[in-house]
Amino acid sequence: MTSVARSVTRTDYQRSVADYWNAEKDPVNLRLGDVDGLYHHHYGIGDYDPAVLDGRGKRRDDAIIAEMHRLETAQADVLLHHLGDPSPADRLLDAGCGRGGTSVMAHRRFACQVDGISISEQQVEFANEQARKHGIDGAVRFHLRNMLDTGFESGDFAGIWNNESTMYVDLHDLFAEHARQLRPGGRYVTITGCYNDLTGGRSRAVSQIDQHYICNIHARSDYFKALADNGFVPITVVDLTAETIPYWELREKSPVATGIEKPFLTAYREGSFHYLLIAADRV
Ligand code: GPP
Ligand code: MG
Repeated sequence: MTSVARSVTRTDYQRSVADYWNAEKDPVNLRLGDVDGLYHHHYGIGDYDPAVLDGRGKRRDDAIIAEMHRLETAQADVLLHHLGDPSPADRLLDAGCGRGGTSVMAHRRFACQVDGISISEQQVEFANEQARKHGIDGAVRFHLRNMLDTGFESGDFAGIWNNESTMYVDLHDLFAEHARQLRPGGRYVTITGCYNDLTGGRSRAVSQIDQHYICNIHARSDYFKALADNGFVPITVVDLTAETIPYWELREKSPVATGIEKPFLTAYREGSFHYLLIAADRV
């Protein structure tokens, strides 16, 4: 398995990231996905229903998990909303697709072809199996590919997104590849965690998040520089920080907490870190 992943990874760093995701089977992702077959690798937004904390035992656990899943699905809905209005004949690219939840939602919403890519063979296999289970494998396909060098034809895509996957790559390299693949006028959307230029470099909490996921969180300013340098013009920027804090508060009380909840809450509350949506057009 790892040997196949090695064919799309270029560096030791990328191989360590692929190894991490090939081995990942955390209930915080699998139990939530089991709720309705949408497996996400991103966080949630919106207020939670405090009543989910009232029950006891398994009922309480199940209610919290379903509520966390609802907030994660709400996050993907917001991302897709900013992709505009692709037609069923269009193709969309999910760069860093994880287990494929956002791609499945995109197909349901726009009825178009979706390609998802990951450097983790396990994630690609899992996501393709889900597409088969949902009966949409003719339109939603997952591939073992590197988002910095996808091999797709130039200008093939009407829309591309990264749902919390940009912190694994150099943004200039990433947006150069996205600019190549998007047709002129194509839309790019990302939801990401970025550190705050105003508070200086990475705070301790941001460094703890980097260490936990083996990623390199970028500064807020890096996104806008790299987008502008590659022919992207931002159309919408939404600070989702206040909206994601309830998710982390619920997650901290949940039976599937992983230990990374405190650094996220600290970083968001102290203002060293933002949860940001950026939508940009490729000119
Ligand atoms: C993982 O989601 C997301 C990342 C590794 C990107 C880091 C995101 C930032 C905003 C910095 P996941 O659903 O696999 O994580 P977990 O297992 O903690 O739920
Ligand atoms: Mg998760």
